[in-house]
Amino acid sequence: MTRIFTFLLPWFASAAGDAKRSELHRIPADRAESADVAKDHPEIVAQLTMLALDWKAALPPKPDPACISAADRAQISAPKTQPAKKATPDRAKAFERMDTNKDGVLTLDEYKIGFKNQPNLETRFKNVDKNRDGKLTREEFVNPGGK
Ligand SMILES: [Ca+2]
Ligand SMILES: [Ca+2]
Repeated sequence: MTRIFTFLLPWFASAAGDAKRSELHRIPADRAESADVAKDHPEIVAQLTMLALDWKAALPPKPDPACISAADRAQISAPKTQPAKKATPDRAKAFERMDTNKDGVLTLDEYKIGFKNQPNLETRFKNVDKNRDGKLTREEFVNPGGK
């Protein structure tokens, strides 16, 4: 008789595999996989566990990008790139709005009015004003972290 088995290895049981919790089903005699015969065939369980763990160890740590659809790739990479890209245009827009006399720099007054007199604005202004000339250039304002 052909010996065809299905074998379920509980991947999450332990990294080394847990043969006691593995299930073994003999398909020709039991197509519904109702009887777990793992206990009757420990040598098959051991062999298949080893093969399965070898296979698992051979898997790449990360999925090959070529195997992922473009839409999924975009979704996977989106959380990393989005916040940084989003922050800059917003601050650039805020700069335009706050630079009321359109001379390309923000004075402390423009800064205070732009932020509607929130607390600690003078301190924040000084922190952003990297070269301490009392004005914020677009560069200083948009990239407050500096280079
Ligand atoms: Ca200005
Ligand atoms: Ca400055």
